[in-house]
Amino acid sequence: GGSDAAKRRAGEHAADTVSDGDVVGLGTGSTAAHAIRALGRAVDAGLDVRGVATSYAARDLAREVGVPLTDLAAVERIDVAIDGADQVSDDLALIKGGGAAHAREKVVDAAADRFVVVADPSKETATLDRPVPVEVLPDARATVRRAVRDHGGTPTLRTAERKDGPVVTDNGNLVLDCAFGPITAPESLATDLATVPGVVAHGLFVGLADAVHVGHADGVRVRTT
Ligand code: DER
Repeated sequence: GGSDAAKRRAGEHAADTVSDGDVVGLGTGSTAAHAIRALGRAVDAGLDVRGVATSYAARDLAREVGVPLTDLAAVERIDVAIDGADQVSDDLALIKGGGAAHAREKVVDAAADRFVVVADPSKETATLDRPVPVEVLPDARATVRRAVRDHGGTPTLRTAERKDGPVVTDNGNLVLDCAFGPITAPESLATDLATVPGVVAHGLFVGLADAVHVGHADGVRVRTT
């Protein structure tokens, strides 16, 4: 991915928009991690926030840097969610799931009053065209694979780096990375994928992001729909 300085600028800029007393959705990935670290420093300086983590990784980092944690069932609302993305299109449709955390990310990001994406310029594209991560029930992987092919996709079971066999998500499921080429109608593909039996979550986030903070060498550009 892009430069860490750009990711850090984006993450810190988004963390700056958090207000005292906010409940904050804590996203997953290296860019959202910068926002979590910035929130840890803000808590040290007296900011009162509670975080709702989207993964073991986000939870462990929040604990490490001192962001108090709560969970979705314990709060009335999420004021703002800050999360990364693998791709951001011109109209702020996203592909997420590079970290295989997109099932919980989507729950938290969609529940938030304000969903802020943090990214470096390498994530920006006119049209989404990366593979779409699809979290599937393990026993459904063959039937989902066939359904993805029927929708013109090429599914690949995501294998782990330091574990033999497939990646297993925080929810105990598997991930198919589904290549569709340029996705000109993300909304309809999202609906197609969501209705396949055995699909737990897919990585198309359409109409959810309220803003994206893009870090650059000399600052942050905020894009809204
Ligand atoms: O898994 C996700 O959706 C993450 O947000 C991730 O894909 C973005 O990761 P990065 O900020 O490390 O590029």
